[in-house]
Amino acid sequence: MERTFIMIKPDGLQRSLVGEIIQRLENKGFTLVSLKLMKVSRELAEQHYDVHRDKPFFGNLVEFITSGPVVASVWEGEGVVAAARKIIGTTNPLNAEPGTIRGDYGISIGRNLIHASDAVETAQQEIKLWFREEELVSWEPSLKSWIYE
Ligand code: IDP
Ligand code: MG
Repeated sequence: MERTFIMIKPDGLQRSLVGEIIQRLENKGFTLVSLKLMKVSRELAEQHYDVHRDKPFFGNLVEFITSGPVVASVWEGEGVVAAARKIIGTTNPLNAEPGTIRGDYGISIGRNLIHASDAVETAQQEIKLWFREEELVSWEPSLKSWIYE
């Protein structure tokens, strides 16, 4: 089973959208494997966004992610990496499709509410960066046979 890393950014918490965002992923049928509220250190933020280190928005991005609490989570399911990106919508919320999280709740690219891993390999790296092995809980949802054929 595939796993992905999802983080609700400080704007998602300030906008009281934590429940709504988690609800959408649960409704789809994906399984929550870990969940924690945390204040992100500068070191972790810089490591997480390392690929964007040379971009002009890097400073603001790190500043923003470390500004308030985030909700970090790991989700499991068939094709969850790509599917979660679809549920979330494109990076710029103004262009994101209605029905997606960013499309329904966001306007600015720097306030797009949520992060999701962009590939299976990135997901593995991000899960390792944000969670200790013992924080990941494997469990069998009893609804599984009603979600998967
Ligand atoms: P993603 O979150 O959809 O994967 P990335 O391109 O990986 O998008 O960018 C990481 C984050 O950096 C975005 O979610 C957004 O918050 C911020 N970002 C990306 N591009 C810009 C920009 O052009 N201006 C300001 N912030 C940006
Ligand atoms: Mg990205």
